[in-house]
Amino acid sequence: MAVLEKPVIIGRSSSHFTRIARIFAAELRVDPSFQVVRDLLSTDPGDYGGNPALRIPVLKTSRGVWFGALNASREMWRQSSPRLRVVWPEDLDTPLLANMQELTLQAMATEVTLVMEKMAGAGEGTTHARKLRESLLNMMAWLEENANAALAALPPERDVSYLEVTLFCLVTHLEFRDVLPVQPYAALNQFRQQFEQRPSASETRYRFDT
Ligand SMILES: N[C@@H](CCC(=O)N[C@@H](CS)C(=O)NCC(=O)O)C(=O)O
Repeated sequence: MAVLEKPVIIGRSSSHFTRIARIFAAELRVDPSFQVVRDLLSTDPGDYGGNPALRIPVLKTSRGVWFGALNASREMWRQSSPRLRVVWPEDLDTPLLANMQELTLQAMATEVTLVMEKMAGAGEGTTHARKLRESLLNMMAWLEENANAALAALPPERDVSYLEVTLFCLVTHLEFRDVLPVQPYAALNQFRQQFEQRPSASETRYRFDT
């Protein structure tokens, strides 16, 4: 395998899972190259860095190819020096924190399906799409109710947590893709405004790749 001088993130600037990896890269000062996947309806794994799931992000490094945002973020962290104090999902050992992470990721996944249904032309008229929206609203209500307590329960000595990065990517993406207004969710909105102050957030704003 050719030795890569620097890691490559394969994804899209409009994708919330891609933004997780991009925020970690910025926090860790890794400076990867960025390769855009032009057509998210492509069925060629080659367009997704070889990911058989046909999903982004994918990270390419000299050690190999890493599928998914968590793998990508963690590998960049392993390669970084000095290593930041990151709270990873497996460190969340209370129901409050573990469920907060689970529902954040599930809400992101549910949103992906809603957006992809729209992109593919099916809209939100099906009974399944209606169930997905109901599920998304339920999860958002739970996240709103528990956000303040969960964020306060994170270890104070951290630099950043996967939970905060994913929650930020979710909340900002719901508005960016016009899936749900976030204004009515006061606690989540306040968290968004605070996290947005980080350079890693302002450097990775969502936009549609041209
Ligand atoms: N488990 C993956 C999920 C990645 C994912 O769903 N990415 C979306 C873009 S934000 C995607 O590739 N969607 C294409 C599709 O649903 O066909 C991760 O954590 O990275």
